[in-house]
Amino acid sequence: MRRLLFLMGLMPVVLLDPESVNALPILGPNGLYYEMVEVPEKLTWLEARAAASAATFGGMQGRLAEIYNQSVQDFLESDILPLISCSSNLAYGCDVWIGGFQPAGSPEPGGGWLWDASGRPLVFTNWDTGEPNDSNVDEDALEMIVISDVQNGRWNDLPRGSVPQEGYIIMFPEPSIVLLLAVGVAGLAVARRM
Ligand SMILES: [Ca+2]
Ligand SMILES: [Ca+2]
Repeated sequence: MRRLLFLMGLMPVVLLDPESVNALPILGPNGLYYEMVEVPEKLTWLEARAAASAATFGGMQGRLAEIYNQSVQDFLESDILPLISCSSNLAYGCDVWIGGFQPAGSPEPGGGWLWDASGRPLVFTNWDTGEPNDSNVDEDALEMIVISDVQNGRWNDLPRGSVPQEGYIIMFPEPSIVLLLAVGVAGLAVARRM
C-alpha cells in the first residue's frame, strides 16, 4: 500500500485542459524529466506555458521545456517526440511548444531570444532552415516541428497567442528549483572543505 501511494505520488498531474493526452515523464541526460503532452484541439504558446506551469510530477513543478545543448535535443528527438500521435493532423504532421520566447523590442528575427523559466539566453539552437523569420509579424514564441518530412525536432518561431499547435513539452522540475539545488550542493561542498 505504501509503495502504491509512493507510485501515485509520482504520477503527473495537469490541472488544465482535460482533453490533453499526457505521456509519462522520462528522465533526460541532464537529470531533468521531460513529458510530452498532446492536445488534439490545439493550444497557443501562452496556453501551453500556463498548462506546463500548472503541471506537477513527484511534487516537482513543471515549466515549458528548455534545451541547453545537443544531448538534450537528441534525447527529445529520440525519446519524447515519438510519443505524440499527431492524430488530429496526420496530413501535415504536428508541432509542439517549448519554452523559448523573444522579448518585445528585440532585433528581428533572431535577436534577444530567451528561455522563459530560467531567463537564460538561447546559446544552443536548432532552427529549421530559414528560421527564425518573424513571418507572421510578432512570431516571438518557440516551437519544435515534430513530423514534417525530415524536419523532426527543428525549431521555428510562431506567434505567442495565436496559430495554436498540437502539444507541448514540459520539463521537471522548473529551472529555478534546479538552480537552488545546484547552489545548495555547491554550498555543502564549500562547507565540507572549511
Ligand atoms: Ca519575432
Ligand atoms: Ca517562423
